[in-house]
Amino acid sequence: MSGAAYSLLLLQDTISHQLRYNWMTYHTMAFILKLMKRSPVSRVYTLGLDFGTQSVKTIVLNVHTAEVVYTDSFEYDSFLPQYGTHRGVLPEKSLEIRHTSPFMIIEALDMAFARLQASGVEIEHIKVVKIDAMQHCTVYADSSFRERLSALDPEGDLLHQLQPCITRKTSPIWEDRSTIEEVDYLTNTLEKNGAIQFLTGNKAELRFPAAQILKWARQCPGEYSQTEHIFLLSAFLSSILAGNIAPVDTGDGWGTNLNNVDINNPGWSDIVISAADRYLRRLGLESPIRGRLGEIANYDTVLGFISPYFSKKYGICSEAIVLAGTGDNPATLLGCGGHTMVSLGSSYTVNGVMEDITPSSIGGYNVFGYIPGSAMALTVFTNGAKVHEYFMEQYAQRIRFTKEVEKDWEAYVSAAGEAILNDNEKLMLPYLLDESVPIRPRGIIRDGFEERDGNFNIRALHISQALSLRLHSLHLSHTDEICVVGGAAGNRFLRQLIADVFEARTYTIKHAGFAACLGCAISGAKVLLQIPYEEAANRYVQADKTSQMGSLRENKSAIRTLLHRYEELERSTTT
Ligand code: XUL
Repeated sequence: MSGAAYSLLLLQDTISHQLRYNWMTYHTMAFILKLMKRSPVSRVYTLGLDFGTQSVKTIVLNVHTAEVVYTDSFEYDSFLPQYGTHRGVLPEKSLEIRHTSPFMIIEALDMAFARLQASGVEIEHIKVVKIDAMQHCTVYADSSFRERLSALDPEGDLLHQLQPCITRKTSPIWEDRSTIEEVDYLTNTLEKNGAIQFLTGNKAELRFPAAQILKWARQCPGEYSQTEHIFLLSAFLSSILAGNIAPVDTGDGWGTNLNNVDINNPGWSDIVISAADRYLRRLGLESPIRGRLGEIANYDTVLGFISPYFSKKYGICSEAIVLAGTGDNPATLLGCGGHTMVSLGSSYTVNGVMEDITPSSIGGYNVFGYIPGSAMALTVFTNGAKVHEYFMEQYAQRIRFTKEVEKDWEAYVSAAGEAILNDNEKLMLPYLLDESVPIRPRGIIRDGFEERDGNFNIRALHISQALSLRLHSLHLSHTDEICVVGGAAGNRFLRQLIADVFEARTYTIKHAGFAACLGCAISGAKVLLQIPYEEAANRYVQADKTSQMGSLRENKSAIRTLLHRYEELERSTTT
């Protein structure tokens, strides 16, 4: 059977599958069949777009050759300087308030397509588009939004056509911490209903939309009442792409504190929404949240064809389909192959599939939806690579690093010593800043050694961080393969330690900096070819073969002892 015929057969399956979700009509899917028939087999592309906190990243994937044919990224601060953001965030006196501009993001959507068009990529071969966005960010629109979407004029731009319907002029993002009052209300009022974490998968979080929406309604009741649609950023952008009101998927919808935890029947939690509406009524507001949130759908639900605005203006195929958008964390997990992933940035995160959906009773991790029928857990350790940077500065004189940055880091990692471990390794609690996992106040605690000894400190930091990653990931279902990404993924010693503590094969991937949008492009390929997610991940995620590492047998017994010692050390300190 030819590749094209095979794709067509698979697409027939897609039709019946998608019809179950009612988002696409039979008519629409029949168009896709025609579309695939017309496409030369080697030229079917999918497009993934990632709207992060600081930048937009774009990737185009050739579905048949598995080649990434285009990557692009641009930062809001330098490419849209008129908004005056710093690292994507609007200036604000209060440290607790962290907002972005929805107008800037709307402009950025046009800009991403304009850059793609200007790049010379054969944009007409793009057959599926999907976006992901920073989680928890919300955008608010009035009742004219739907009509404006259906009437977008390609002669104009998105900003001028959509600006008038945005009811909240700034959008709170995941860094916002200004909702203590609302989080307390949700936590206390839902205690008797089995606690919010069991109703929604997560304890009431300052950054999640439930608290953010209530706070805004309290402070700006007039604008709130004029709002007809409250979107997660991913659903807002997907609505523009599809030219119609889009649902949020479980990947992003589970980061709201308003969702239910029935992964097979995505929806909102009646109990939580009623509690939120009671809060509004007490403020004298008779405009309930219920009804303003739209719907929650499965991961990768097909929304329909791309809006004519994008086909006419940028030349994207008019029959390209749009998938429901998602959060950056689920997209990154798929873009890294679906295996547990450790991201070693200034904070460290561990992100992996959670088969048995178990919310953390102490809030040690967040639970979000993932591919249909699955959930994932995300843990964020505040003290990640920042502590290495601090040690690098502190001990540079004593260990005499060179001036060249790369060589400095090589010397720094060598100062940590050999990969072989023993039971008596020095350990530390490396809390340069207040730590979130476990919750502890700042302060570095050294177990039986002094601050002045650079080599001991550097080695203890590496080992202790790896032990902590392991101890706080016991809820994950599969940790035998771990994809390691982020700036510190180049640190071989740390990667070896991660392989040892998890007894796992670790690897890095090509295009690691684009993992989230790659995850979106892979979803596109999965839907077109109707192959299982695992197969799509194996096909399109390219492990960097030179980076693969396994655990060292020699370290097995020492690791057991060290995990125990580290756990005791952590327990000896309290919140
Ligand atoms: C997850 C979270 C962050 C953002 C970053 O809960 O707040 O990872 O998604 O964009």
